Formats: sequence, structure tokens, C-alpha cells
Amino acid sequence: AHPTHPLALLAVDGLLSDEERAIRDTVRAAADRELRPHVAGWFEAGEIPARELARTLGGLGVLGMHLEGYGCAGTSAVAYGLACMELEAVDSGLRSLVSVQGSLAMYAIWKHGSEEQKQRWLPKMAAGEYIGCFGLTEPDAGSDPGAMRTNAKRDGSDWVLNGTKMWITNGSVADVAVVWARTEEGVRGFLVPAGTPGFSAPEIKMKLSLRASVTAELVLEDVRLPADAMLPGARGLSGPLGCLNEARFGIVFGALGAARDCLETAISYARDRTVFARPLASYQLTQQKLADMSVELGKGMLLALHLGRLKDAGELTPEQISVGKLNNVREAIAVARECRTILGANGITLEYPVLRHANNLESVLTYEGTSEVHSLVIGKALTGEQAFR
Ligand code: TGC
Ligand code: FAD
Repeated sequence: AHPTHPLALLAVDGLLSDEERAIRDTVRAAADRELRPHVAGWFEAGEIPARELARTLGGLGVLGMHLEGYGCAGTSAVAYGLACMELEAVDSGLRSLVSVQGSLAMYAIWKHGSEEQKQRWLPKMAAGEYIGCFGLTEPDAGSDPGAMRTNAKRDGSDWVLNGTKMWITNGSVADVAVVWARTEEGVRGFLVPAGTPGFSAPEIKMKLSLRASVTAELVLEDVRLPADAMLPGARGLSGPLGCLNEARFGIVFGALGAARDCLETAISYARDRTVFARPLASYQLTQQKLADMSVELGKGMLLALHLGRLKDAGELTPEQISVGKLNNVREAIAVARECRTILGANGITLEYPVLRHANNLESVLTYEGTSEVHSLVIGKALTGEQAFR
């Protein structure tokens, strides 16, 4: 019999509008043409042509695609999620570039910036001419960003920033860093242009995950900024945490792209591979694995779409995003690891995408709120008791 694609099992495509399908298909075709052929090489080298990639992604219209105005496409949240899914089907690092650019750096400026800040940065960021990064995490403050030490002090009308940010995606290639710092009036956001004296962004090497993504430290030593470098609209920790909601939403869809790519690879491999004189796909144990994985992929997709529809209706809550991020990343990494078993020894190489995806998903499980953090967010919603501290 002719095999059915795992997502076709639940006829998920029928739940998308024509426009959503068209955007998804365009991103998929471009990703397969321009990104997929190179990604294993980038991962192996631990280097990406970030500037060229940003322009390619800008040309495709996916940078800040769900934002309105300033050169952004203003698509639905679901369309943005589907684009994340197609990019992450190639590599989580490429989706990371897009998430950080569009949902964190651009969103922070779009939501909290002055008109001048928006005009200066957003159109070029949408086009991929400028790259942005988002510095919240510090060496000693990850899950608990309220413990940040980076500070900004007034000196006349200027601000002087000191501190260190850690694990910052796009950091060393960014033209502008959105840096969150403690001030006398609580946490505030600052736009730090690359090249500002006292600011440096050394790249973090020797990663075993997200090797096709730039990760850096941000070092701020008496970085002097004019008064208008501050984002006027963000006050307190709710400023950066509100931005995280946007990127976490993209990951709810994105992680499923990595899982789908693994499952497609494993099904095709199992059909071609002969073991004990029969196709690997013909054994019950293999079919059980494939059935369980496609059930999780389908459920994750329905969850993502439901959250996307809520977001487009303006009703999505942070707790609901936590449900999606927790479930879909947890299931995606389980799928990637199970698919690796189906590929046997071939599964450990970069000839196939599965272990690359599994390793990437280790980062995805940790960044944008670890699984534990999202469990605690859900636990708080269920009980009214916070168990973070
Ligand atoms: P808590 O006291 O609960 O809240 C402080 C203030 O923030 C508000 N808030 C939110 N606002 C909007 N959206 C959310 N999701 C929010 N969560 C909380 C809250 O209402 C309060 O506002 P106000 O006005 O009353 O002050 O904060 P807490 O200190 O107890 O911490 C809560 C916790 C642990 C959930 C939170 O801090 C957290 O989410 N921790 C995880 C940190 C995290 O996710 N970091 C991600 C860094 S960026 C990144 O990883 C990019 S990787 C992307 C890529 O490469 O793709
Ligand atoms: P910790 O907070 O030290 O946590 C360690 C462990 O303790 C985890 O298992 C955690 O779940 C657990 N834990 C924490 N609190 C509790 C608790 N209350 N109860 C029980 N268990 C708990 N950050 C940015 O700001 N910008 C970026 O662009 C960015 N990009 C990243 C890219 C990569 C590749 C990676 C790996 C990380 C990136 N991060 C970025 C940082 C990321 O957001 C943090 O790593 C994450 O928030 C977790 O912080 P941590 O690593 O300090 O772990």
C-alpha cells in the first residue's frame, strides 16, 4: 500500500487557510533549496554565513513577519508558526536566528521602542540588513532573570552600562543588542549598537548543540549610551518576559519541524533498510515506534494550531504558551532520539539529520524557559501557588 505522511494521518492541512498553506509552501521550498543543502556543513564547521543568511531570510519575508508596519509582512501568528516549523525542519539554529531577530529583538523595539527607534532599526532588520540580538540571560541568572546584575546608571542625561550577558544568540554578529539592565527604576531595556566603546561580544565555541547558530557573550564595560537608547515602553521584568512569549510561541511550531524531519527520515530509512531479510519497516516493533511518534507529532500539531488560533484572536495566555513549549519540545526531542535508534549506526552521522536535530533540541529544551520552568508556570496556574522560589 502507498504510505501516508504522518501529518496527513490527521488531515491537519485541512485546518489551514489557503494563504497559510501558500506561505508554508514558499518557506519550505526556499528552505529546501537554499538552506538544507548547506546545513550539515555549517553544523560540522560550527559556523554560519550569518550576514548572507539574514539577507536570504529577509528576502523571504520571515524576519518579523508577524509584526505590522516598518517593512514587516504582518501575517497571522499561525503563518509565522508554520514558517518557524519549516525553518526548524532544516535546523533549529536557523529558526533561532529568525526567532531572535523577529520575536525578540525586533519585537522589543516594535512593542516598546520610540518612533525614532522603530524607524531607525526595524525596516533594515526586516530586510536582514541589520541583525539583532536579545540579552537577558547572565552567567548567574538564567531561569531567574530577576537576579540579573547588569546595571545601568544615570550620568547626566547619559546611561552607563556594566555587566555580562551569556548565551546570546546572534550576539557576535549583531548590529544592535537589546540589553536588559537593572536601574534605580527597575529593569529597563537598552539598544546598544555594535561598536559602542566598552561593548564586546566574544563568540562561544565548542558547542555540541546549535552549531549552525551564533552564540556569544555580551560584555559591557562602562558602555555610555545617550538617553534615547532606552526603550521607553518597557518597565520591569514584564518587558523582557512579554517578548519571550513571542519567541516561545514560534518554538511551539518550530520544534515540530525538527520532529517531522526526523520522522520522515526514519520512515524512509526503515522502508529501504533490510534486516533479517525483510524491510525494517515491516517489523511490529518498528511500526510501534513509528505509530507512537506520528501520534505525538499529530497531537503536537493540533496543539500548536489551537494556540495559534488563540493568538490570532488575541486570547493566548503565557500559561497556554508554556503548555505548548513544554509538550512540543519534550515530544520533539523524544521523537528525534527514537528516530536515531531506527537509523542504527547511520543515525550518528551528519549524513542524516536526526542526531543533529536531537542535539539541537537539547538547547531548545533549555532556552526560552526550561521544561522545569514551564512545568512550574503550569503548576502555578493550576494551584495558585508559585514554586519557583
Ligand atoms: P514574576 O514575579 O512571576 O513576574 C515578574 C513580572 O513579569 C510578569 N510576567 C510576564 N509578563 C509577560 N509574559 C510572561 N510570560 C510573564 N511572566 C511573568 C509578571 O506579571 C510580573 O509583572 P509585574 O508587572 O507584576 O512586575 O517573575 P519571577 O521572577 O518569579 O520569574 C518567573 C519565571 C521563572 C516564570 C520567569 O522569570 C521565567 O520565565 N524564567 C525563564 C527565563 C527565560 O525564559 N529566559 C529566556 C532568555 S531568552 C532566550 O532564551 C532566547 S533563545 C532563543 C533562540 O535562540 O531561539
Ligand atoms: P539555570 O537557570 O541555572 O537552570 C539549571 C537547571 O535548574 C535547569 O534544569 C532548570 O530547569 C533548573 N531550575 C531552575 N530553577 C528551578 C526551580 N525553581 N526549581 C527546579 N529546577 C529549577 N538567553 C538570552 O537571553 N538570549 C538568547 O539569545 C539566548 N540564546 C541561547 C542560545 C543557546 C544555544 C542556549 C543554550 C541558551 C540561550 N539563552 C539565551 C539562555 C537560556 O535562556 C538559558 O540557558 C535558560 O533560561 C536557562 O538558564 P541557565 O542555563 O542559566 O540554567
